[in-house]
Amino acid sequence: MADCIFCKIIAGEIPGRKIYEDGEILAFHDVNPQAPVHFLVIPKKHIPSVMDGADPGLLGKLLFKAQELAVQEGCGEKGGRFVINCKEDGGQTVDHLHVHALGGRPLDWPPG
Ligand code: DGP
Repeated sequence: MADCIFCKIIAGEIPGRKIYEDGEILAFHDVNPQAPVHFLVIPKKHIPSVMDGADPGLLGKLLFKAQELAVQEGCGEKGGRFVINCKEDGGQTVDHLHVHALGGRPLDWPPG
């Protein structure tokens, strides 16, 4: 999608610190990290949010890859958190489905 910042990262039109890429998904470090480990896993297909028609297989792949990469990034022992913000009430700011993976410090709960 032309004016989507994550589609531009996928296309290589703007830089992203990539961690992983295959034909369907891309993972890259968040530009505004909220924890020592903070990266995003996104589908290459433009899907605005998790409530906008992602198929079960793709959702499973995004989450599976997020945990696999979190282990790779050093969160295997102490864990972390996987978050999908959705639309207005969820605080989603980029309208391209993404899984946040956070770790490397204790994380507060519940969210504000
Ligand atoms: P959310 O609030 O769930 O929509 O989170 C969007 C995240 O995307 C936020 O943590 C910051 C990140 N982000 C926004 N623009 C860019 C960018 O251009 N590059 C990277 N790497 N991350 C971005």
